[in-house]
Amino acid sequence: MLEPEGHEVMKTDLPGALSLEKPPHRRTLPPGRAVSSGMVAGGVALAASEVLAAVVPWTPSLVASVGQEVIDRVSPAIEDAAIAVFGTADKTALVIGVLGVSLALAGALGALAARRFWAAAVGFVAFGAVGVVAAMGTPGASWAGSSLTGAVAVAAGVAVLRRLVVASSRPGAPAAAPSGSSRLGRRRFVRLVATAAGVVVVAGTAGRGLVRRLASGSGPADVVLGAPTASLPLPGAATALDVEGLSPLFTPNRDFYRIDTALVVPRVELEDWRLRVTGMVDEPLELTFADLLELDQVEADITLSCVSNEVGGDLVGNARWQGVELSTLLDRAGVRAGATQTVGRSIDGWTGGFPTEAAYDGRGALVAVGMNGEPLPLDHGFPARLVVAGLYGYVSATKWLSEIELTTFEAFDGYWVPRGWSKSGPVKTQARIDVPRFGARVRAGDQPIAGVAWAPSRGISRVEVAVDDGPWEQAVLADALGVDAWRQWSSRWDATPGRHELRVRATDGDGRTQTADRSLPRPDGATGYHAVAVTVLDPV
Ligand SMILES: Nc1nc2c(c(=O)[nH]1)N[C@H]1C(S)=C(S)[C@@H](COP(=O)(O)O)O[C@H]1N2
Ligand SMILES: [Mo]
Repeated sequence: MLEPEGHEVMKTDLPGALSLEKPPHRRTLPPGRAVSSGMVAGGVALAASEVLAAVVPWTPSLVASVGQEVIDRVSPAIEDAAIAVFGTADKTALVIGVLGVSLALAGALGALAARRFWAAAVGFVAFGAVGVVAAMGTPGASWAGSSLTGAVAVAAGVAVLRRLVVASSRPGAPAAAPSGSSRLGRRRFVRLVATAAGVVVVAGTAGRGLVRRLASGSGPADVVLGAPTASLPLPGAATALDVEGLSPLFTPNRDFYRIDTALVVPRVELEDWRLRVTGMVDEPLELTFADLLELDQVEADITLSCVSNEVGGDLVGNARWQGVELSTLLDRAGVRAGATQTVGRSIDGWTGGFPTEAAYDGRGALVAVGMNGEPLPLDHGFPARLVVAGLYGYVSATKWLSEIELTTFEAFDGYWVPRGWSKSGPVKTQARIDVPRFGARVRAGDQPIAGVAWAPSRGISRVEVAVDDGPWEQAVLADALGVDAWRQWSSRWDATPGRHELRVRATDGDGRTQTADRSLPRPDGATGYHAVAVTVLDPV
């Protein structure tokens, strides 16, 4: 006959019993309950810190801080997958990863709590400490804010863990009430866990959303741009081609690719923002945003592309940038002889460096405050960023700009250089087929082939298309906005039923045709011809 639980309690009450053997009832919590208690407690801890971070502006998000730490530390190891990691969607994946690992660890602590509550509590404190240390590493973090968030998270987590473990423990367990009265029925436990999990998800999500919306700092809405006084290079009265599916001349801001290492967009109060010009200059400058806006503004159509863009990829966009010419700022500061490298530094510490010459050789090079007629969006570097035609973003296009430092190439390497990317990053001539799309099924007969080609700072002089092993045929070029911007092109094709491969190649303004050799983005940009395979349907 099975003994009722009450008898066991009686037995363990015998003197000496506890010290002599591990009584069976010390396996107090079923493992499933212990683990889920830990996970819920961990979830509550994270959600509490998210909500705090949302409501109190000077407290950081621990999840984001740990994620940022992962980005900053792990990125060199990820190497060729860098882009896969920093794409916008993959930032979400990273956050989910951080949450998953955190909850798994919290589950393990839950299992520990069933046996030694204090050890699990220490685990939670250690956990919080990791978050606090990560938060301290993020720009603008304060000890006070980081510690407060960590403390709140730990306190909330431990409190919930205690409640769940104690309430679930069988009588006689170390943390349990003396009788069976506080024992939680399976149903009630499940309900408690479900409720807590629901609260965690809602609070955490709301917290994260709030962090974004309430985050202290100015935004594009606080800025009114004046009219630019000049267009650089000469205004392009470009007429866009009318082909469905073709990239527009100007990529709308909301569609413009976003690449950066920032998990949370760095924000500043406009009044606090300063742009410094430092290093090898006669007279260091320090400008407020108002100072910057008072300088002559120009507008320039410049195609920006990412070194990680694959042939045919979409990490490229064209915009009409508005801002102050870089040379204007450098001249004011007075560049000293030998300052071969100009480094842009972001308020989050990111850096990119390029030849100082680029500010003076006639290409578009500016500190931009506007993008396609709007103040610079937060994602694209508000309140100001560098844009330099003909150089990949990783060496030139510093967003959330705080400092321009004049130095040498020997003295300094930008963020991506020690991570295996080339020190200099001139943009390689590329053409992309937008229409038809890869894998498209099109009707036989007259079909458009169209796309964009770019060789910023050199311009595009010719685009050719080939079908299968056929000859290269010249495409029609649309008007050029200017040498720094991409150029639309189109061609007609008498499509015959079956599978076909379409290829494209561009020739830049210097008469150099892009190379057919295929190479990967690392270390200085992908090469090769873009090709798309399409199926032409039999006429019915
Ligand atoms: N502060 C900061 N600026 C940055 C980066 C970054 O990680 N941090 N990434 C650079 C890279 S690699 C590219 S390709 C461009 C992309 O600019 P976009 O996001 O506006 O398209 O920003 C550049 N500027
Ligand atoms: Mo990039």
